[in-house]
Amino acid sequence: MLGMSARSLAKGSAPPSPVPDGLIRVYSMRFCPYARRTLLVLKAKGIKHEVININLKNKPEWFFTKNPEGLVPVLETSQGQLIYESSITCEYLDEVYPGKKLLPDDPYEKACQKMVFELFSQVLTSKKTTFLGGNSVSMIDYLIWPWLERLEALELTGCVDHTPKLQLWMAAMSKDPAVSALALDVNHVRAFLELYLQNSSEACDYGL
Ligand SMILES: N[C@@H](CCC(=O)N[C@@H](CS)C(=O)NCC(=O)O)C(=O)O
Repeated sequence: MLGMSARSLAKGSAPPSPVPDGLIRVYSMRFCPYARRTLLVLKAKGIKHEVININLKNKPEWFFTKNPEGLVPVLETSQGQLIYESSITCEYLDEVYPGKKLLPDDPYEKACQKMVFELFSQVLTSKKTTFLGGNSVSMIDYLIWPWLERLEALELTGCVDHTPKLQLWMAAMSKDPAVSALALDVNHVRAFLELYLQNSSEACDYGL
C-alpha cells in the first residue's frame, strides 16, 4: 500500500501522474471518516492501491478535476475513471474486485443492507447478530464504523453506556483485521480536530 501516511498535496502542487496499470488510487485525507469507509473496503478486500492525501484546508487546483465538489474520497482507475461519494466508491470496489464479497449478491439481501444503513439507529436495538448484516463483517459495518471509532477521541464514549448491543458490535469491530490495521490514534484525531477547526493548513498532516 502506497502513500497512506504521506503528507497531503496542497495548492500549487503538480497534478499526480496517471494511475499505473494494476493499481487503483484513492484521494483521501487521513482523518476523514468518509474516506475511511473506502480505505476499510480496500483493506478488507486486499486491493492493491495507492493513497494521495489532499490538504482540505488548502486544496490543489487540480483536485477539482477529480471531483468538482472538491471532496474526498475519490477513486481513480488506471483508465482515468473517477468515482466519488464514499458509499458509491465502496460498492464499486466490491463489485469490481474479487475476494470477500461485502455486499450480498441477492438483490433483496442487498436492499436489506441498504435499508439497515438508512435506518441504523432503529435497527441496532433489535439486532440479533454479531455484525450489522449477519454474523460476519460486511459492507454496512465498514460504512458505519468510521463514526463510532471517533467516540473516544471526542470523549463521547458515554453515549453508548446504555446500548450494550452497540458496545458488543464495537468490540467485535475492533477485532476485525481491516479495522485494526487502520486504527486511529486518539490523540492525533483530537489534535487534528483542534487544528481543523482553526482552519489550519497543517491539520490534515498532523502527526506526520
Ligand atoms: N457525501 C460525501 C462526503 C465527503 C466529505 O464531506 N468529505 C470531507 C472530509 S471528511 C471533505 O472532503 N471536505 C472538504 C470540504 O468540505 O471542502 C461522501 O460520502 O463521500
